[in-house]
Amino acid sequence: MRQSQYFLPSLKENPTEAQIVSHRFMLRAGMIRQSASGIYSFLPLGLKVMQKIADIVRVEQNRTGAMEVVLPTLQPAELWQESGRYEDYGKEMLRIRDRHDRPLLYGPTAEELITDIVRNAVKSYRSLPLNLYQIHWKFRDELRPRFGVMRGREFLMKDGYGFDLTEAAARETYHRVFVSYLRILAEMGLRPIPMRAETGPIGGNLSHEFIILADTGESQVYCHKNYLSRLTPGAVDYQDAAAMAGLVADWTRDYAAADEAHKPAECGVAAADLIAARGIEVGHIFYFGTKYSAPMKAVVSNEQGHSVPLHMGSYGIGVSRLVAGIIEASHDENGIIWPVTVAPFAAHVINMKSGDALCDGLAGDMYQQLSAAGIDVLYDDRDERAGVKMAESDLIGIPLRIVIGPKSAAVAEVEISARAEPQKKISLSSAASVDFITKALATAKAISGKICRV
Ligand code: P5A
Repeated sequence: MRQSQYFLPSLKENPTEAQIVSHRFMLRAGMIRQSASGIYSFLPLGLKVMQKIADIVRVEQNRTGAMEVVLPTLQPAELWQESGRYEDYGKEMLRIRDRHDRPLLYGPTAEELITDIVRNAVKSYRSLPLNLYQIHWKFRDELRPRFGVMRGREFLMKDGYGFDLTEAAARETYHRVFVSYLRILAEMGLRPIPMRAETGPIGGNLSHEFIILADTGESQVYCHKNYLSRLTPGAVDYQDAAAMAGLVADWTRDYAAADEAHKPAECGVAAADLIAARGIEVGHIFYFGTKYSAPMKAVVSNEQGHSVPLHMGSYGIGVSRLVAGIIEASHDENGIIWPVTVAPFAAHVINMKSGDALCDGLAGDMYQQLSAAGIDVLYDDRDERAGVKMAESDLIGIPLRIVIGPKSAAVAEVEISARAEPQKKISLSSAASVDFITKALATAKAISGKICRV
């Protein structure tokens, strides 16, 4: 993509409304624009990152055997009256009436809607287990929307819903999703810490939040320092229930709790081993048994032919929140440092002197060759000062940078550096650099998920 043609409305000044680094950089890098409090448009650069995140979620969910659906954003109020949550949800729920004066709501979550589908379609235990998820917009009329897409009112969530015959089977599903969340978040370069949590309006009594540590996090969290050095699970067999249970046991052995669930007297961790920090909740999973299936009569016949309510859990990841969360975890004072797996482009070719025949020739050639090698390249071909180009490149944080200036062009070489380590540079001929960059990106992808940031 040529930057001269790309819609990247960057800002030079720090927007005054942005209190945290991710909000500031997302606005400045032209990733998002606010349209109303807590409601944002995603522009091309922001959308690319969000789609990469969604794809990582999708691939790993499909591996667990979950299936993707899309449910409507508008839901009929009757379903929520059936479960008893219509009144309970309070002012966070956006209530709407259609032209026939029928009450609708913009879904803040979808336990009722999916339960309705499953109760009508599934009659026998033979159709279980079933795990359905979507990656779709939610609306919560938050009291204090803030920090950009971190706490929005409209936001993109991956919400999954598990249906099982028994509590034991539902726990197996819970374990499988638990492990998949560790792998999904590690793939994005994050170090997730599963923490015991309160269940709030979703319900049930078994729940974990997946927290990443960041100074700007909204939650106060407590965990054993062991979590800072854990390696996320490598290749896993999701069908191996014992292995999944073992991994969950391993990951919950050490103490970790979000503020509301933290009981200092019971935590039993020596002060020197306990970390008290700020964290961002990027995922939250729940097992709530028959909380929805019983009142909504979502039943199946079991092996004995008896009608029994389904055992359910729900599983959420904040997809739009993660865009900001990753920035909080990975940046420097000049801008974002995207992990390769979620970066909007893999390489940034910068022509330091557009209009100079040699520079234009070599930079254009690099752009062509890298694109032909299947690398997603942003090519800064704009008629801008070199300093402006470099500052913007730092801001938008593409992992690899290929700089072409008059000096390097004169000897037919390009200068390659990584956004994460700008002081290390190597010069290569343009032919050798395509091979080098392809290998560097492949290596970075291969180790993501194993090397995590704190
Ligand atoms: C689980 C899936 C649920 O809604 N029902 C369906 C369950 N859980 S949750 O914890 O309330 O939300 C899941 C994740 O969504 C993100 N999130 C938000 N992101 C941006 N802005 C918000 N206002 C917001 N609220 C929730 C979080 O990452 C949360 O873990």
